[in-house]
Amino acid sequence: MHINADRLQDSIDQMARIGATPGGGVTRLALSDEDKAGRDLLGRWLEAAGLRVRVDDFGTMTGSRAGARAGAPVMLASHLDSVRQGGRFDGAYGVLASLEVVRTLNDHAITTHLPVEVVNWTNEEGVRFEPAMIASGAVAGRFDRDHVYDRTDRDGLRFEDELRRIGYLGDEANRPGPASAYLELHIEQGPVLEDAGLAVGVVEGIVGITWIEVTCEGQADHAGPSPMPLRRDALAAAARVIYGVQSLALATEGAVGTVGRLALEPNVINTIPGRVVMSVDFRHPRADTLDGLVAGLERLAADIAAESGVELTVNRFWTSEPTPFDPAVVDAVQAVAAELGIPSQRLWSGAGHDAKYAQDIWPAAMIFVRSAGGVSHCEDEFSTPEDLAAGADVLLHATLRLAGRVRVE
Ligand code: HGY
Ligand code: MN
Ligand code: MN
Repeated sequence: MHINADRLQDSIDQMARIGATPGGGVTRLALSDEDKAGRDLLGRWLEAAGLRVRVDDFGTMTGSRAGARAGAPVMLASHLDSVRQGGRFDGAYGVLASLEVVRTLNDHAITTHLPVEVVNWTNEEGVRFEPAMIASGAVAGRFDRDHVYDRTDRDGLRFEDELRRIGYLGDEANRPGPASAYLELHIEQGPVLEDAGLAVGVVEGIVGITWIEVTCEGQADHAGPSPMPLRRDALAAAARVIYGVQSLALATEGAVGTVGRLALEPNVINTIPGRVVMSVDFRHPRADTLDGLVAGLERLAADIAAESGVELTVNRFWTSEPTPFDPAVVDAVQAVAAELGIPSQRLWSGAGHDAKYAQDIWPAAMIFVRSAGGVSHCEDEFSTPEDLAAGADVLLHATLRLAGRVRVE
């Protein structure tokens, strides 16, 4: 039994028209009009597939398919929100492949012993409302609701107000869970599977991630009369931080470091920048090494401040610990790939996913499919229809294995 690859590709292409960008990607930021449109479309599809749809107090959508008996469902999940000018597969592929699994079960009139649920998590990317995975983190008990509701975007708009504005402020009673098993199918977003010549990866866990905001407070001043030795140039200090982040990561085996967001004031040609605010994203498989990278950044900031007279603050505001997935669920995914004759390998995820917080409270695992060129979070993101179908077939049969299939005599 296979999923319907053409139907899956068509669903991905239809969803990609929402928030489409000129370069073939999508911008569907959490709680934006584009996110609302994507949610509305998914809701129609879930209902058309016979699922009972509910929305929780963070806007997370859950479609439920009854099993032969009551019990904690097998949860198939991912996210529809994207980064800015992102790809059409990150998140959406997992949600729509989960829907395709249900559509395939319907096509074959299959009843599972346990219920099956399809979940679209709110704000996985954490681009508009930092940090990432805030809805799944709240369900896992890491963030309280008021903290989430008070998060604001760059325009000062509040999470709760935007959730209400798009009509997806639901009820706490509708939160996803519990799950007998949680599966998330996702593109790899890195080069490992392509280098190995494999379509499918069995994900053993997610590396540790920490997000930091560095603020450089100098002195805005005239670009002409101000002698160089007297300046407190916030951007010159920030440039040393950016180079330092890269040096720290390059010097630490297995680490990555990124400055992805930067704002400077007043940002005009003939004024020395007075203020810079930037993000730092460090990742590593070990928590203690991650802490070491942050300590290195703090030492560097102190040195820059002492030499430049610019004040630097380092605010580590989010950490997602390294998270190994449930060995039994990981084994089930690997066994299913083998039974399907799909060669696979085990790997860890360098990208964060809601599966991290799912694993904190339920037995979870992920399935990856190959990313062409290993790129993601850009309009060039691509996976072939064949690879997308292979991943969805593994999800289908892992669901049948974990939820159990009622045999009709
Ligand atoms: O940041 C991440 O790794 C994920 O895409 N939110
Ligand atoms: Mn994702
Ligand atoms: Mn992403």
